[in-house]
Amino acid sequence: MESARRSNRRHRRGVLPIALLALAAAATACEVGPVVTPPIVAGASGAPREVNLIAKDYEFLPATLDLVPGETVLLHVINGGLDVHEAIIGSEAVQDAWERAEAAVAGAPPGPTPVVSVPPDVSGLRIVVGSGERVDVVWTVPAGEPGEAPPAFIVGCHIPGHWERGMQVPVRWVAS
Ligand SMILES: [Cu+2]
Repeated sequence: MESARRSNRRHRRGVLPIALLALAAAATACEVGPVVTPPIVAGASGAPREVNLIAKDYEFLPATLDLVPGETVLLHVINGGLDVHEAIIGSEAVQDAWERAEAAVAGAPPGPTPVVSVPPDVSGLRIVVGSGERVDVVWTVPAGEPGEAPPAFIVGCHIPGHWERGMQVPVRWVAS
């Protein structure tokens, strides 16, 4: 009986420090708080800011593309889907132009992807990425008129049917 009590005490002694450690760990976690997005430091031509854009079947991640007007970015466009995707970055007029141009070749017979183009003033930035591939592009974001942000930009995929299925996210203009 006596020996059982002693061993029980010994057991408790072992548990207490672990409980204290757990409490200390929990307190530390509380101090850190939730993870917040770090402030953006605008990229420069000599030191582009790295930006990841992930295409899936059929959405883009993240849900908004944060850009600083006039900065230079190194865009990594990653296609994690099974289908080929593209990221077209530009205004509504740019999106409309590509949607029309690509719809015109929808259902083309099997073979090489048909060449599609739009007038230069509505061409925007187009990055086509095959399944499982990554394409890196250095791009200087439009600065807009002095004192005002550039017009609303969208990232869209216009491979027929993809835009409707959700492959469109807005650009959010942010301050550096
Ligand atoms: Cu797509």
